[in-house]
Parts: sequence; structure tokens; C-alpha cells
Amino acid sequence: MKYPPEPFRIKTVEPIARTTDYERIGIIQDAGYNVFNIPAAKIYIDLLTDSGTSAMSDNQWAGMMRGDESYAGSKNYFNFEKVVNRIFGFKHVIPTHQGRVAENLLFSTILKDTKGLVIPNNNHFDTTRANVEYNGGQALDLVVDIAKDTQAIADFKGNIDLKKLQALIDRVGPERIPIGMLTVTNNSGGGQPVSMANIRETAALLHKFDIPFFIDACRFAENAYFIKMREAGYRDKSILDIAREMFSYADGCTMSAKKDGLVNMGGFFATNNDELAQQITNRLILIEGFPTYGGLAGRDMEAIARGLEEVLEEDYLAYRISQVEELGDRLIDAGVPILRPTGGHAVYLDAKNFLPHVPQSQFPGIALTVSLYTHAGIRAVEIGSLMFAHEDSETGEVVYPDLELVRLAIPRRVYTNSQMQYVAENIIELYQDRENIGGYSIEYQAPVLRHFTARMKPLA
Ligand code: P70
Repeated sequence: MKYPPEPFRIKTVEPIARTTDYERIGIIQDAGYNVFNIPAAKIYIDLLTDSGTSAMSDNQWAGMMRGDESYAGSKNYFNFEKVVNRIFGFKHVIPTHQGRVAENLLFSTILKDTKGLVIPNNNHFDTTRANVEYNGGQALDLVVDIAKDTQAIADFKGNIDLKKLQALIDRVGPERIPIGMLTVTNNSGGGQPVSMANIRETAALLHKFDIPFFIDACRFAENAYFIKMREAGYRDKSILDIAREMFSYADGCTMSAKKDGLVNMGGFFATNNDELAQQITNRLILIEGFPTYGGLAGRDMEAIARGLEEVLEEDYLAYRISQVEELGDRLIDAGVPILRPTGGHAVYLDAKNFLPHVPQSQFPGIALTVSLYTHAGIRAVEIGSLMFAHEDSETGEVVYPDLELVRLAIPRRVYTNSQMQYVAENIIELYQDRENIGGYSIEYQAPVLRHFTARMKPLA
């Protein structure tokens, strides 16, 4: 079967309400044309993010009832630690309440007191980039060039370009690179996977210069599934074995369990480095909590432990990846420009090609998210100039990102395929009416991570 069906049945339902076209016009205006400001009750299909939006299983909910809420040494922590150890293989496991805290702890520790440090990655996602920059470092994106061509078909468009990484080491010297990273799957580059060969070679290159290698592991299981399907020699391996091999090359990872942990809140930092683990634990106590809960309730850690086991199931991953692919295929068949091939957790509309008459300075991605909402009550997110354009620190000129995308992130185990069909049909209608969509300007912006709270206004 090309698109394998759901390997679950529905036990609890949450009603969602539709709004009228007229209502939505007022709602989006009140929201300052930023979909983050819309009350969720006014959204019909919410594809803002796949983060923290998963439906938990009956097994996870049962685990919530087994929460041990002891301040120190909760039994759920030991269970969580055991599962993280089994999959990721790192010696130290430090819970955090979400991924960006793991990033904050890491970067505030390794970038502290030193100027001019750089952190290479395939592509940093928004919070990773912000945590690097806020702590005085420079976040560099060294993804392979083919990733910038939305129509090029390749198996691993999330790979880092090893020549660019070598050139960076030659240019700045290894002493200015405290760690190197890979984001799996590559979220800002279309949810594209990184191959095992690229992970192995990145680690080897960094280690040759004694640079530690960390993985941003949010969507590790989806990445492992793509390796299984696309990379020679992995078809007969289990997802667990593939994941273990991926992390065996790394010195540690940051993780938002809100993605492939199949939970609504949680994350962790893990590493083999004793000294770093000690420093980070000390900081954790200051900002998150005691080392055996790190900002989480005991029941949350139990849900993560169970979620991490469930996400490795192949029937689940086959359904998951194909649900996203099916939505992508419906759009491709109708000629709608999307980033190809379809990624692991989302379909990314190519806003530059969808709205060629709206220049990057007028935020085509925002124009498209606003129209998607007003047309059909669908919430997507811009991954383009509002999120990533910035002023060059030397010339002061605006540097635009290569890609101008609108991401339709699919929450895990939440929406049915008929709801996905509704999404596809409405996007196709919008595409047919694209000439009537115009650009936007910024009315208010925060100094960091501006896309979350910006207020926009239509130019026409
Ligand atoms: C997303 C969310 C979070 C994320 C990530 C990677 C590769 C770290 C984190 C931080 C953020 C988001 C974006 C737009 C709308 C809503 C939410 N990604 N690394 O949807 O993790 O959120 O737990 O602090 O993708 O992609 P956390």
C-alpha cells in the first residue's frame, strides 16, 4: 500500500469548531496578521507546529497515573534515564522542560566569556540560532547547496557540506569552534534527513580537530526511518539500531521531546562528557530544577519514556511519513510549488514560487499564512524572512534567507487523512487565486525571535 493506514484507532475525541469567512477577517486583523496571536479555538486545522501537539497513547496516559512526584530520585526519572540511555547511549541524561532550555544550558556554558566563537550546523533552527547569538556566538549554516533548490530531488538534502565545514575550520581555526552540530531532520531546510554517512563523516572531521560533535535530535526517529528507506545497508536494521548508530558518533545531544518524544512538554540534554555534564547540572539547578526532574513532573518523564519507545515502532513511522507524503503528493499533482521531496514532519510551501509577485522584503510567507487562515481556518507557520532575515553585523544590509517557506507541520497521530484532504483542496483553491494575494510590512517587532510576537500590516 502506497500510503499505509493509521496503526491506531480513536478512543477520545476533541471537537473542533469552524468559523465563518467574515469572522476570520476580523480575527486576523486583531491578531496583527500574525497567526501566533490567534486563539487556538478559532483555528479549524492547526498546522502551526508538530511540537507539543502529539496525541498521547493510552499507554502514555496510563504512565501519567504512575507519576512519582518525589522531589529527588523519582522512579520515573530512572525509567526515563534508562530509555534515553538505551536509544541515545549517552552517559549523562539531564531533563529539561523543553528543547531550548537544553540549548540555553549548552551554549551559555560553552560560549561563556569568550568572544568570536562559531557554531556550525547544517541549518540552525530558530531557537538554536537565537541561543547561540544571544550568548555571543555566531551560528553558521553549512547545509549542502542542493538544499537551496526546492525542486531538486535528492535523498538527503539535510546533509552538511563537509567541504564547507573543512573550509570553516581552516579559516577560523578549531580553537574558535567549541562544538559542531547537525539537526536531524533539518527543520529550516524542509524537514530533510541527514544520511548516516554524513553523520559519521561530520563526526570524523570534527574529531580530527578535537571539536566535540552534538546532534539536535528533535526528530531523530523520522530521520532514522529515512535512513532505513533510502540509505544502502540499512533496510534490514531496526529503527532502534539505526538511532543507536547515529548517536554513537556524537558526544551528546539536545532534545525537544515535544517532537519525537510524542509528548506535550519535555526535553533533555545528554552527553558523555563528565565535566560538561557537571557544569550543566549546576546551571540546571539554578534555572530549571533538581537534576532528577529538571522542570518536569514525574508523570511527564514517564510519558516521555513511553513515547520514546513508541516512536521507534515501524508501523507508526510508516504511517507518519506517508501521511505527510500524501499531502505533499496531492499538492504536487495540482501544480502547487512545494519543497521536494516532502520532508518528515511537514509539507513546506515554496512561497517564493507560490507568490512570485511578492518580493522577500514584503514577506511572501506571511502573505500566504494569512491567506490560508482567512480562506480556510488553517494555521501554518512562516519559515522565511520574518523568522530569519537579519541585518549584516558589518554592512547593516538586510540578509534574506535562501528559502521563503510556509510550513504545514503535521501533529503526530492527531489529524485524519480526510482532514488532510481538506487542507490540500483549500491550498489548491488558494493557488488558483494567488494573484489576489499581496505583501506585508512590520508594525512591531521584538529584538530576538521576532516572528513569535510581531505585528504586521497589509501593504495594499
Ligand atoms: C517547531 C518548533 C523547535 C525546535 C526545533 C529544533 C530543530 C530545537 C527546537 C526547540 C518551534 C516552533 C516554531 C514555529 C511555531 C511553533 C513552534 N521547533 N531544535 O515547530 O525546541 O520548542 O522544545 O524549545 O525544531 O519546529 P522547544
